[in-house]
Amino acid sequence: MSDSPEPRHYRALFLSDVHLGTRGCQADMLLDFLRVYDAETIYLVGDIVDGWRLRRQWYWPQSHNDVIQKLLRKARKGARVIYTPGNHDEFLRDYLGTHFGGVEVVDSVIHEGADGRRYLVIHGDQFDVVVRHAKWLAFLGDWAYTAALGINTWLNIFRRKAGLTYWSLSAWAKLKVKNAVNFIGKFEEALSNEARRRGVDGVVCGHIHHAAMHDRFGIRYINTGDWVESCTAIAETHDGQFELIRWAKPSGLGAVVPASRERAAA
Ligand SMILES: [Mn+2]
Repeated sequence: MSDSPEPRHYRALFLSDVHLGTRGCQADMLLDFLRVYDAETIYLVGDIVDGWRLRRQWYWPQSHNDVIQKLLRKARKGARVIYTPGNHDEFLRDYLGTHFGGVEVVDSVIHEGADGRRYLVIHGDQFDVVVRHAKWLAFLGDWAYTAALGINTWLNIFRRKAGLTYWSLSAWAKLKVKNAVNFIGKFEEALSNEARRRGVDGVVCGHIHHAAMHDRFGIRYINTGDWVESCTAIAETHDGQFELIRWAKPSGLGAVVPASRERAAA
């Protein structure tokens, strides 16, 4: 097709919160995106497949298969594909440290940028309890923080084994927090603090479906957003620049153009 955009090759690509297996997933948009965007390393930053929904009701159209096939093909063609599961694809956490179809499954990983800066790559649900009880934890100190992380893990394993739905941080935030901005800020601060605690230069995460790229908490915070509402991704250029890509709605004639690419302030 003459009007199809030029393929774009990046050093790294970060995607999260695709929620394959749900009706909300914008699989066709993601397929268009993956036809254009390619990278040496592709990070799947959790909630790619929605296991919680699949349990209740099977929804798996061809386009969802195509997304998986497309990613596996990229792996076969030499891309390094790293999958850090989230709460909705938590079943993959039973396979941490293993490979399937050339895809590495890890809880979290450090991405080293072209400029040598190091980023913690993690879905982010691991800090739900920390986000909810930030005030208390700050008061009680490091032992409480560590304990909260442990509680978060066990609580979710219990809920999953009991066949309960995943407790949703964003639903809770809508109920409890007057404005969503406040909640987003709390999440961003918790993840920034964790990156600092681990001695790295920044964090790349997902989970809250809110793409962002800033240094508001004294450290680089990057969120990949989602492919349910916003259709966003993060890409690192070969010279180490990070871009937030907001993929456009398809035009009437089937041509898709990237709506915008924002660069981080130097
Ligand atoms: Mn999540």
